[in-house]
Amino acid sequence: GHKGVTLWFTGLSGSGKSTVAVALEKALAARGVLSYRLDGDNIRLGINSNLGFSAEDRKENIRRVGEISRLFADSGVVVLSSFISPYLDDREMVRRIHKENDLEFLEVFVDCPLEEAESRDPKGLYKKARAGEIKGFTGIDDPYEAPTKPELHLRTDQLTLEQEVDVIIKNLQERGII
Ligand code: GGZ
Repeated sequence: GHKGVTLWFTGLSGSGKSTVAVALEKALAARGVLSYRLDGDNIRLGINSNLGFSAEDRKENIRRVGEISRLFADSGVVVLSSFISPYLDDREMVRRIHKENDLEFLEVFVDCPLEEAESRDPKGLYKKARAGEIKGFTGIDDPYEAPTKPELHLRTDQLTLEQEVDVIIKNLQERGII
């Protein structure tokens, strides 16, 4: 058996948050561990479709996703939440929501230099941001506050996807979560 937990992936657009979460989901399933992924793609189209990218809207996005993560974690699921979540305060709010409910919360810093994330640019959004077609894009003309004490720190420009998944699985085992 295993305990519910929220793994909170934070990092720039294009840093690899969703890629790691998808690969981790597979590795967990192979071990018989139930996980569920939450990210901008399934959340911003649905429950948070009324929110944009102002600091206020990002905060509300993260608050709601934090509450949803908490509920899933409480049901015993390993929750994989991937959001830029650029503000330290907002991530601390999610951590508090979990701690107040005696639930484990692990912040995973998906760390990738801006230059690398920008060169990947899978959706062409950095290009649009540089051209001024998107305003307030994280890393270009909007802030990203890096974690100061994440439980896990992945340099996605230095590790392979396989290594990243390994690091996380080992950490979850060491903590007795899986
Ligand atoms: C950052 C933006 C923006 C702006 C649209 N800034 O690479 P993506 O496309 O798939 O990931 C980004 C996603 C970020 O949504 P989050 O819910 O994770 O953001 S936050 O945690 O800050 O609330 C990007 C796209 O949405 N996107 N406009 N201005 N990313």
